[in-house]
Amino acid sequence: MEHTYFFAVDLGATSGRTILGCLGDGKLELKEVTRFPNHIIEACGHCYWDIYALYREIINGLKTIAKDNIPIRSIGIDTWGVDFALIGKDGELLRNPYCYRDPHTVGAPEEYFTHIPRERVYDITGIQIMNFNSLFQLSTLHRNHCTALEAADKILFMPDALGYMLTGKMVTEYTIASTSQILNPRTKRFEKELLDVVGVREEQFGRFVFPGEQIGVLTEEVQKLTGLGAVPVISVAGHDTASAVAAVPAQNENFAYLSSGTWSLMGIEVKDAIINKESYEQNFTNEGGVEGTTRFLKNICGMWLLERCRKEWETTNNSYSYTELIDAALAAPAFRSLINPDAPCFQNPASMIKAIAGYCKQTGQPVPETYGEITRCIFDSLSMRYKQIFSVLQKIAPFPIEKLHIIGGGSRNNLLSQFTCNAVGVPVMAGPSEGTAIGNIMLQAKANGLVNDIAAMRRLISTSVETVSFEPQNTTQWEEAYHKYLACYREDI
Ligand code: LFR
Repeated sequence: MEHTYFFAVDLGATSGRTILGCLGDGKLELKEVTRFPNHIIEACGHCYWDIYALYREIINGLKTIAKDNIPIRSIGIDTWGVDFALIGKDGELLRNPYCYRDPHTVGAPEEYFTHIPRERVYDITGIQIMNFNSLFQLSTLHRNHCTALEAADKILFMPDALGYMLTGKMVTEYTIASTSQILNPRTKRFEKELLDVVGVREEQFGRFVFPGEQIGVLTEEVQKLTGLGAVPVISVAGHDTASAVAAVPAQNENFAYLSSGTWSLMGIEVKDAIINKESYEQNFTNEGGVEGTTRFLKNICGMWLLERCRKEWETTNNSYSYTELIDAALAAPAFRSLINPDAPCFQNPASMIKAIAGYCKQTGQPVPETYGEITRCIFDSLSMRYKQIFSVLQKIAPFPIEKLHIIGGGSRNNLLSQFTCNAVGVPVMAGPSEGTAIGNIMLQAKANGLVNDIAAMRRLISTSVETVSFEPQNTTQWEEAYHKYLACYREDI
């Protein structure tokens, strides 16, 4: 079989990468082309993303490929969810996009519910209520008479905005749009009732597309900048989590997944959205997946906790590698201090180390002091939170969950995978760590007619990537610790 090359741009909230995928002989091989940080820029009282810096990084990646004369068939972009760029009538970006961690949306859902009740918003969208969802970002901007929103002709979600910068064509891709809390998963259309409240019209979004459609080809400007020709840009599953879930190397359908990066997204794949009293009360989400599937899942604060602590340690000249942190966590005492990773105090604190200390003090637990103790506290607590959410999934899932697949950067952490396995009590398979990029590339391969469907994609992925399997150990000890976790579990700190 001839080798075919694809270029994936995979942008996370803390770092981004460009990756070359090579498909041939029934196998997929990946090569990281570039990796770069994605910074939250705090300025003038707000938190922004630097979309121009991200664009430049994409150009740099493409330039490298052009220099090496690699004939890429297409390009796909995936990013984190909910955030968007505003585009003026003249096609210009009106300002850098706000970052979803900007505290300006705190309290926004409650204000929105004075127009349309909470239950109705959930019933229409099936999306978990989180203050940073695009709907609440838009309502905040609308309420504050944001000049950029008032002047905006178009609203483009992050992957679509970058796709626009590369091709000059504006689309709204389904999976990323599903994170907005404006889309109805039954009709797969934006809901006018929800948009009216924020003064936005459906025509303000780009042409609606599903994963696999072509957005356009590189503009002449980008061709000149990179040295490439008119390469097509494919609309993949623009939401990183949707791309990651598409790459789960599952052999059958009875699995749950944990996409582990800055966030931990735990859920199942189902055909139709699950919107009922229980899903509402548990605040579970129904995001759009590939081939008409629904990602029924819950956001859990993931590696964000440790990423933030690492940054703080760095400022005091103590930089620890992940290996050092994992070794120190293993050596630290187990279950000494347990936190709820999703407590509001961890969303965007000035100091994560102090936020963890504050939670422990308020719940009468010893304060973790050393980097090993802090890392242990994070790993133990994440595993407990995973168990909590996994139990809800087991109750709601329309099938028996036989296995948990951990994908994403966090799947490289064998200690956390074993802890997670002990906590949830079912076998765990960890890998691929580059799930998002793999999903991105395989969707391009599908768009180019090289694989037929998601089942074939997953089969090919499972023969191409390395995975590590875990069996539950010491489950009684973990059950006991879970009671301690529940006793210290708080949602109001
Ligand atoms: C993960 C992710 C989550 C989304 C969060 C914010 O990278 O895309 O799925 O809820 O980021 O956009």
